[in-house]
Amino acid sequence: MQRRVLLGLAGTLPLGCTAVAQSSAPGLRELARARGMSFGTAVRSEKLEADPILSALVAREADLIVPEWEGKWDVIQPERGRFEFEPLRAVMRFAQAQNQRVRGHALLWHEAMPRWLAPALAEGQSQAQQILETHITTVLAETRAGIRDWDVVNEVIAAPPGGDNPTPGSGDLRPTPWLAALGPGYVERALRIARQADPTLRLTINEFAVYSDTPWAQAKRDSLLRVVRGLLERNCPLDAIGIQGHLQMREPFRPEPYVAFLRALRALGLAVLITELDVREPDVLAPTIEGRDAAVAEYAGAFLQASRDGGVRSFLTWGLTDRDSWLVLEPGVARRDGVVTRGHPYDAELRPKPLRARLAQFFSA
Ligand code: 9MR
Repeated sequence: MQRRVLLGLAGTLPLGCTAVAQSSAPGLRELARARGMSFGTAVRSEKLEADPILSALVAREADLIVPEWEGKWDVIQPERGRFEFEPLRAVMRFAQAQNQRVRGHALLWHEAMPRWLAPALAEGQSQAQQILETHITTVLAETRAGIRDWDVVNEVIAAPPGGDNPTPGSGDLRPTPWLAALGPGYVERALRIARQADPTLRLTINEFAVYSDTPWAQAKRDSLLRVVRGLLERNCPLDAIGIQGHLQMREPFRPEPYVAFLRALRALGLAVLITELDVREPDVLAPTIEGRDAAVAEYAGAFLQASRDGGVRSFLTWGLTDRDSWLVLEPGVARRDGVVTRGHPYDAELRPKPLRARLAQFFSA
């Protein structure tokens, strides 16, 4: 199937993309697998369906895919008790046809909540508990055959003061409608429900902004470790930590504190994976595209290397291309100067960039 897609499209691929798709050089999935690692990316089902060039690239490059929105509450349970699985099934069908694995994302998050959810949670603890349980058990019954790893909870750690998005005064857990409704035991509750619903599923806690060499990233690493240690002390089921890896080049990076953190997680018996790698360029850009791309590849390369030194074997980017990325589309994240940020392996025209070459080199070493 993968071969047929690629051959069928070869004549229509743009320059650069054609080179990669037609070349007999191995894709990232093949390179990574040969070294006992995995490479993957986030996808959106409607983009895969609408864009055969993109879907050929995803088929060639990724061993793992994660739905960018199809697994979130606002898609899956738009109204209370009405479950909508078709978008997620589309991703699962694509993966099956390409012999790819799918990660699930996310069973509990404070964003992408359907409008009914926060008011319903606020109505009382027992109702909130029931809503959480129904959602997780219904979703896991649906995905059991095709998804063996889910982000059970996403972004639950409070942002310490001084970061981009401070939420002071809330302890280790971010103040959310979930915390308000269920109290600090809600993370454990979600993990236990998931374990019971699908006993061999890999249960992952996914977190962002824990990589840089800043006091507030260190404070967040410490919070996450405290939360994880507390869970494990109470024998709460937990298998893996997802480090999102939305890198920001304006932040200093030094491998030592980050690697120490990964090793501390590994010492607790947990797997660690990079789940959402992409790169935000600094406010002041290098004067040429070549200079910018080289800087992105270098910054990401240091992060990749440190992650591997810390025991990471699975690496997913949050999309393959700069086109349609949240880095470009999301107000407050998109650059104020209007420049399209070049933080993905392929540019907006699906041409491979130095970051793609850096990934290939990384997976070959
Ligand atoms: O990239 C995603 C964007 O398209 C969605 O609008 C948004 C809300 O559902 O979520 C974005 O993905 C986020 C991911 O789910 C969790 N980590 C941060 C990602 C970027 O915001």
